[in-house]
Amino acid sequence: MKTTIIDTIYAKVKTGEKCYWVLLDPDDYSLDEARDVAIESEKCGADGLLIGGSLLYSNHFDSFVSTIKKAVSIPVMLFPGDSTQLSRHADALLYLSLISGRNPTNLIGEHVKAAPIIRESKIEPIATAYMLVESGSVSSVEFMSNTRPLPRSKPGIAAAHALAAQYMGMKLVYLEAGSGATLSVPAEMISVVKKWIDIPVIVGGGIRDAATVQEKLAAGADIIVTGTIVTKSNGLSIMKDISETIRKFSSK
Ligand code: 1GP
Repeated sequence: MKTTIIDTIYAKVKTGEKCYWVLLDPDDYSLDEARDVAIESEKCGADGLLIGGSLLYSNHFDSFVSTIKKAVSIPVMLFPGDSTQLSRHADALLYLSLISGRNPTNLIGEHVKAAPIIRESKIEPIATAYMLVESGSVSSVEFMSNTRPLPRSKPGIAAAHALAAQYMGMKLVYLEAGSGATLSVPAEMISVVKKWIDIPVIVGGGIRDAATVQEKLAAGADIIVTGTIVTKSNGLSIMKDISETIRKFSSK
């Protein structure tokens, strides 16, 4: 039987191994750039790539995923802003429910639209509780979804949401500050969420250096996501540092 992406993630997390995923937004790159950035991300030590965005302006989504899939050997996972961001070329799809909000479109509406396409394309759906956390400014997710983020000073509220997601059978929890966030997800919130649940915790948004990664790992993050830094002039060097920090932490 084929090993699924979620099996691989669970196996790693069980042994204390941490993961590093890099997010590529199709609006930020041409196809040639996307191929190069994906290859560089893998070389820097990324374990997986996420593809998607809150709002898509470009019309090359499918070829974007296909180009990246052909260029790398690490898993390529969709991170869709809505049900139009699907491609059979991906290995898996984070089937995101924005559980921090109360907008039915992001809780079930887009999922219903996507389900027949997922069935047809045979992409592996991974039910993921997507939790938006206050981060000092209005994020694209907050604006586009018309939902309120979780208050950053209330880790108990976040933990109750995460536990509800686990009880509902979701496979992963994603604590999201939003791409380019001023403030990343607070360590205390990660720590309390982690105490309450058994499923892996992804942390992303506003992570720009290895020291911040170290703090999130120490708090209990299992998977770190960065997006924006790869577009910066010294981005690849920071990504190498982040990857190194994650490897060192995993082998402790
Ligand atoms: C956004 O968590 C990701 O969904 C990545 O955020 O672009 O701030 O790294 P950054």
